[in-house]
Amino acid sequence: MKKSALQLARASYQPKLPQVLRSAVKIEEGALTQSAADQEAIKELFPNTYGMPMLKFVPADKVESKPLNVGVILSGGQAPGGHNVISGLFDGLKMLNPASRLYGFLMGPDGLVKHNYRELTAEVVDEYRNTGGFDMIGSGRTKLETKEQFDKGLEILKKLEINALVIIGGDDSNTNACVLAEYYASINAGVQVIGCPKTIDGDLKNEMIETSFGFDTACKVYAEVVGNIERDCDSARKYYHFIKLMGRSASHIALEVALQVQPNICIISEEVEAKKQSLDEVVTDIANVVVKRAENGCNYGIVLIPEGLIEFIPEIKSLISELNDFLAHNAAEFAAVEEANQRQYIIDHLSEANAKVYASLPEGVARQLSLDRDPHGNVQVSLIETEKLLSEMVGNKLDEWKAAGKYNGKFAAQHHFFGYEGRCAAPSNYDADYCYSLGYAASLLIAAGKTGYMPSIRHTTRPAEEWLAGGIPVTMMMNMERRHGQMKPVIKKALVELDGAPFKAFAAKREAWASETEYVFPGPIQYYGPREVCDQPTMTLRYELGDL
Ligand code: FBP
Repeated sequence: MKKSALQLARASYQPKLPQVLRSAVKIEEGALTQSAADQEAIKELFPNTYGMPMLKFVPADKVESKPLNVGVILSGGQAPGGHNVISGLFDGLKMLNPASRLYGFLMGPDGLVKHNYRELTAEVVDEYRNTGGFDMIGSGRTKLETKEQFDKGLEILKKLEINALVIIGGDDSNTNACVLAEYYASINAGVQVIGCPKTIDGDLKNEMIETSFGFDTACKVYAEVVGNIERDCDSARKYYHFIKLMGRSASHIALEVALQVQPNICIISEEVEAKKQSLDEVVTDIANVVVKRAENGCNYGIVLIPEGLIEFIPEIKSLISELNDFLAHNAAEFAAVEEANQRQYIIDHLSEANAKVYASLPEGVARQLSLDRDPHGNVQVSLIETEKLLSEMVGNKLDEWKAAGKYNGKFAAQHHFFGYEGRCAAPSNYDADYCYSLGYAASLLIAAGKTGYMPSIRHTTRPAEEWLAGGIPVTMMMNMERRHGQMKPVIKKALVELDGAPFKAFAAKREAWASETEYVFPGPIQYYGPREVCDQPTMTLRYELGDL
C-alpha cells in the first residue's frame, strides 16, 4: 500500500515510555480499594475482583515470564492511538518472553464470540505503529454481556491457549470487561481480563485515569479546523458559524476546543441542565450575543455546540420521552396520516406542555424527532442537527426583535459538524506515547497474573520520563445505575464538572470572548519540533492537574 511521507516518517517514531517502564519492574501493592459508590451492592456482584489494591510499578533487578499468549479487542468508536496500545502490548509481551504471542479478535467483541481472529506478528504490528484508525483488526459495538457470549469466547481462548484478554474500549466496554473478568475468575477459567481506557469523548476518567486516549488528538484536529473557520470568519465578517462537535453526552470536547480557540459562544450541556434552561433560553442567550456584537459592528461569530446538548434540555427530554411512548403505541395510526398533516397530528395528541415545545421546533427538526428512530423505537438524538435547529431559532428570534426595533444587524449562518474527521487522525505525540505506555503496562499486569485491572499512567502533563505507571481495579470506578429499567453496575461516566478548573477557566473568559473577537488559531498537530509545540497535552488536563 502506498504511504504518505508523514506515514513513512512516523513509522519510525519511538514512543516515549515512563522512565520506570524502560527497565525491569516489579509491582508494589498500594491501598485496598472501594467502588466509587454503592460499595455493598458492587462487592456482592464482584466477589472475586472487588476491593483489590492499587498497583504501582517500581524498578526491579530483572523480570522473567513464561511465554504469554494474549488476545486483544478494540471496542466501540475509533480513537487515535489504538494501534499504539497494541504495539506497546506487543513489545511488552516480547520483552517479557520472545516466545509470547498476540492475537487480535476482528471487528470488536464480535470477533471473540464468532472466533474471528488473526495473529499479530511483528510484521503486522510494524505496519501500524503510530498510525490512526483501528483498521489493524477493526472495531465493533457488539456488547459482551451474556454468559453464552462469555462461554463461546472461552472456547476460542482455550483453543489458542490464551492467558489474558485485553479489551480496549469506553466506559461500557470496560464495565463489560470487568464483568467478564469476574465471571472467568469465578469459574477458574484461567483467563485474565485487562481493560484499557479509550474514547475521544474524554468521559472515562477519574483520579487514577487522567484521560481516555484519543481525546487529545481528536480535540487538536477539531481545534485546528475550528481555528481555521475563525480566521475565515474574521476575514469575511459576514457569517455566524454554528459548529457541532462530537462527544456523545459529555461536553468535554466542546469545552477543550473552546479553551483552545476562544470562540464567541460555547454551550456546555451540563450547565444547561444544571440551570434547567429551556430551549428558548439557550436560543435567547445566543441571540443576545449576536445583538451585542452587532452593536459593536460585528455581524459574525463562532458558536460551538456539544453533540449531546438536546438531551440535557429538560423540556426536550420530556418531549422525546412522550414521543417515544406515543409513537411506539400508535405507529400504525401515525403511518396512515398524510405527511402534510403529521406535525399537527402529533401536536394534537401530546400533553399540552410537550405539544407547545414540539410546535415551537422548526419543521425539519420536528420531522426528525418523529421519524428517525433506532431499533428500540427511540429517537436517534445524535442525528438531530442541533446546529441548524439553534441557528434557525436564533434567526427567528432576531427577526422578531428586528420588527420590534430591538436589533438592527445582519444574521447569516453556516453549519458544520465535526466528529469523524478527528477519530482516526494519526495520534499526537501525547496519544502516541500515552497509548504505547498503556499497552506496555497492560503486558506487565498480565505477567503479574492480574485480572479486572486497567493500566494507569499518571502525571502525564510532565515529560514522559516522569510519568507514573501502575494498575487500578476496574471495580473501583463503578457505581449502580438504572439501565433499561434495572439497577446495573457500571463505570461512572465523567461529565463536565461545573466546579472543575477547566469549566471555571472557560466561564471566567467567556464574556470577553463573546463581545470581543479574541480568536486563537492552534494550527495542525505537529509531530516534530520543540516540545511546547509537539508534546503539549490538552488544556483540560493541564487545568485539572494544576499546570495552568
Ligand atoms: P465511543 O464512546 O465508543 O468511544 O464513541 C465515541 C463516538 O465518536 C461518540 O462521540 C459519538 O457519539 C459516537 O461515537 C458515534 O458513533 P458511531 O461511530 O457508531 O457513529
